[in-house]
Amino acid sequence: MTLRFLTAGESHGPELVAIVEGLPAGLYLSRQAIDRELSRRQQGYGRGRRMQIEHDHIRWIGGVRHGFTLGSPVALAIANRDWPHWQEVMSADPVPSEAAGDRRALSRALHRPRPGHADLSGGLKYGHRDLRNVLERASARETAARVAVGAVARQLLAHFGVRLASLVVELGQVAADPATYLETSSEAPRPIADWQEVVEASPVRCPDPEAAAAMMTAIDRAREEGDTLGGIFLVVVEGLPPGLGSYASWDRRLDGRLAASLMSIPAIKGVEIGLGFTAARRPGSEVHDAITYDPGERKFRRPTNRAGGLEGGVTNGETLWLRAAMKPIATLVRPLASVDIETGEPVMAAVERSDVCAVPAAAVVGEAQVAWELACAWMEKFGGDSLAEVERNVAGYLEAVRNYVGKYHG
Ligand code: EPS
Repeated sequence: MTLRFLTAGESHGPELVAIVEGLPAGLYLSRQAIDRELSRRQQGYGRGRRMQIEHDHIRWIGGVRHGFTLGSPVALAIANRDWPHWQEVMSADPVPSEAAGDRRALSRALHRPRPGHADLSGGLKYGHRDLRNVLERASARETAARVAVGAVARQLLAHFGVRLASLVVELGQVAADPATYLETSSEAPRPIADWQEVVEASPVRCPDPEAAAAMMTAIDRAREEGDTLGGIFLVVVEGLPPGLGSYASWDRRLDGRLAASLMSIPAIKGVEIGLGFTAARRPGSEVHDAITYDPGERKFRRPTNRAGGLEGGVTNGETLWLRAAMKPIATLVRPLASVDIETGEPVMAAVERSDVCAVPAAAVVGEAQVAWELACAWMEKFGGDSLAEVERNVAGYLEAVRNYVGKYHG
């Protein structure tokens, strides 16, 4: 195990916390950079009222001194500004009997599971009679903590020149013109710098302004109809060396880890790496990326990047690109049929305050999960208890990569 993290906290509890273990000592961690990521996650057209209440930022709890990691576990917290409204409902201590008696403290109990949510399966599994006990933790609120952890991972990667970005390529029935983010001739993502500014300024994180407008119209329509929308986002990573991950064992394959990491985001139902499912529909000659060598740069090159930057579960030095599909949010203002778990009677599912569409936010969470997985792979390959030690290991390896061709035969 190289790096690990754990989060805790309920959606309407006092705060979310995260502990990250295994970071090298001496890494500068900017609190502002973490807060910037949290703010990116909160944006996006289609979010509900909760995002107007929260202004997410972190408070350091441990592991950092004067801006630098100590090598001890790094712990942080994100307060829920909504907490004052939920202090009784979500009280950790038993509520005083008079408060319980006035039923206010218990009135938010949930008995009508929402299809598509964890409500029913979670209730059956843990034996909860109040499904709020499930929804509070299954809520995507928890992804705020993941984004904070991802922002830490990202700063480790950035130290070595690795850059991550994301964009929304489809939302509901609307698709962005692929030419706005993919090079047609090479089937590689366009450089991040070409589209990042437009995407960051877009309320739906879409590089195609026409499609972005249509996406927002679709969200408006869904809201009016009491419905929700899903979509597909793309995560792009530049500056990775070849050799992260391993082909040698199933659980060290980086493609598998990245897919699992993205699939762990609430509502993500599919992941594609590079061409993804399209590769299955083409002959091999139109799927694999030819290899060339640049003797001046002492670098292998690929005229195309359909593999998405990974071959055999190992990075190949090309830009990493992967897509994830998000299903529409399960809380419907016009709810589907459900069953009251108290009475067994058919009822309409519960309606909770929620978002109409959170695909732009999920893209930011996707970046965080990818950053985390890459930081793990980075530490696995380059190890080290201090940043200086990691730097030495990286430099030695990159030198060996540059000297690879002809080393033994030239
Ligand atoms: C969510 C429901 C909404 C979302 C929430 C996820 O929260 P609430 O029930 O408080 O209105 O806003 O997302 C966040 C709080 C967040 O930070 O992303 C759900 O049921 O999953």
